[in-house]
Amino acid sequence: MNHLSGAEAFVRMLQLHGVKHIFGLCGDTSLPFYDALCRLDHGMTHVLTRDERSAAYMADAYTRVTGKIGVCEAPSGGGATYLLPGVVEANESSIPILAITSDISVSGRGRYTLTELDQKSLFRPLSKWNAVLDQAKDIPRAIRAAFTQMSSGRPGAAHIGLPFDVQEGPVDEADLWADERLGRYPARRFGPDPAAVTAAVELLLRASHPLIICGGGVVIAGAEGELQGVAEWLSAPVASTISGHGSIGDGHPLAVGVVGSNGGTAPTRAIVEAADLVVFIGCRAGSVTTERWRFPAPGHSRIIHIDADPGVIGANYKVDAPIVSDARLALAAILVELSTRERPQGAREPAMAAVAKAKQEKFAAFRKLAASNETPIRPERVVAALQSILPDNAIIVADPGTPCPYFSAYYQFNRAGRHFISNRAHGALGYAMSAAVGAAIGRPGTKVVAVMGDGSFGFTVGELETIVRLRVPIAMIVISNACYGWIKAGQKTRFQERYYSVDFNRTDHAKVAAAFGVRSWRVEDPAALQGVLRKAIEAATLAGLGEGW
Ligand SMILES: Cc1ncc(C[n+]2csc(CCOP(=O)(O)OP(=O)(O)O)c2C)c(N)n1
Repeated sequence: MNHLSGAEAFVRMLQLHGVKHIFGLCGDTSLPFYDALCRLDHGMTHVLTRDERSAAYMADAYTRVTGKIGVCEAPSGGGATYLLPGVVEANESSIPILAITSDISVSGRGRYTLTELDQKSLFRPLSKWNAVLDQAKDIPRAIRAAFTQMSSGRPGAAHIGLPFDVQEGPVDEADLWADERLGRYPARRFGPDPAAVTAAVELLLRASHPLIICGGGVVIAGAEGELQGVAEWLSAPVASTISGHGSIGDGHPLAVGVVGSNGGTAPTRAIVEAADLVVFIGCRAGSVTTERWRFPAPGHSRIIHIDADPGVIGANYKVDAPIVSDARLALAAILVELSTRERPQGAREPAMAAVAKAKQEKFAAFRKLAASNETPIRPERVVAALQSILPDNAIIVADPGTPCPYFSAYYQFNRAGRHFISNRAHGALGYAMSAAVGAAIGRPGTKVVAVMGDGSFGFTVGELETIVRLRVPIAMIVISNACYGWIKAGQKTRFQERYYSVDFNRTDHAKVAAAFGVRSWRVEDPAALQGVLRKAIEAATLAGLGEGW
């Protein structure tokens, strides 16, 4: 019997699942794992970050753009606790990332060992599956289980805790095997009940104003083509949540854009109000998308709900036709059944005209503001300037605060697929910079732009060093207003302008970036904005990733 150490076996098992990048930060309890990474020839690149939160956010966006499972790692104690925000964000957004934490030795448990912490309990409610290992021989099985769980059913995050002595224990080489297909998601799809498909099709054919609302599940399942087929057959408008942006290209005549309280507008809400049938696909119908369950109004429209997670269906609306299934397989089955039916005549034009009218109203208001020479520069102007510069395949990552709602509402992503990333499960500030790094590493050669508020920038600024060290080609925009603006806006509109503890000092972010070695500009004149953004995007492209990416 040939034996490897636990740490070596762990590295080999990651390799066997097709892992190419690991985002993380070192610690005492991780030393055997790092040594195995150093010694073995495995083809994986370790991306050293300056904060474990960033490592998890990088893995999250990497996973979103590659369709592969992203991996992040952190040491015991403080490192493990810092990893949590990214793990829960990914898990709640159905983005499968693997979080690895090293841990104190099994033999040190219960002895006030430095960094001791109940990692199993800590990660359990924040992940789909987790384990802290007790012996080295469990490593291959645990990694296989983690990859199976992450990439099957509703995708989600997994966590494995790896105690120091487990990293040093023996593993039989014969136990090292894997199904590499589990390194991508969704790996093992399941299809719909044919009777449920027929019931949904009957409802679709009877509806006069069907509307499809897509959550993140459509892009996760790679169902964009099937979605377009169903929408075109029915002449049904297609709206999306923020996470579902990219389910259909924004230029499509049936594409409504984002609906809800963070990116929705009055004209797009009118489309929801007019629907007599709403089809939620890969969508939790949560508080933001439905403006606290008011649009669609309960009881006003019939509901078809398609989701890989049976628990989502019926949680918020009485559902007339539930379909538990992978989104792509469900839509494909619906399309097959529709094509055996007679297509309603003349339905296409009114639906397209309603969408065109809604978009025209929305963009008429937008264009006026985007052309404004007001200072401070209006966010609409930033959106319009970027829109005029970036190619269709660019990726924009937007933080909460000002960036997310404005880019969700107004930036037009003409191609279907993952081009917009925002952390909508928890909306923690300080996500975009690191997520942009993960996206740039996952999709090299693509222009990637992070848009942050100055509050968010403060959470994440240390990662500028990583970006410079690794020459990560991203452009970063900080919208600087010296306050937690989104909350201040809430105090303005709902609490009679009683501003309380929302303002902070103005920082020269361009100088901060320059100190890290990032080329930077400060723009106050609206007329100068477009030219500066163009220079920044060129500079980012020239940065180029270093060797070996
Ligand atoms: C980690 C975290 N803490 C608090 C919040 C609550 N919150 C939501 S938006 C916001 C203000 C954002 O400020 P900034 O990043 O400067 O953007 P702005 O709204 O000014 O555009 C805050 C504090 C949050 N989303 N995340």
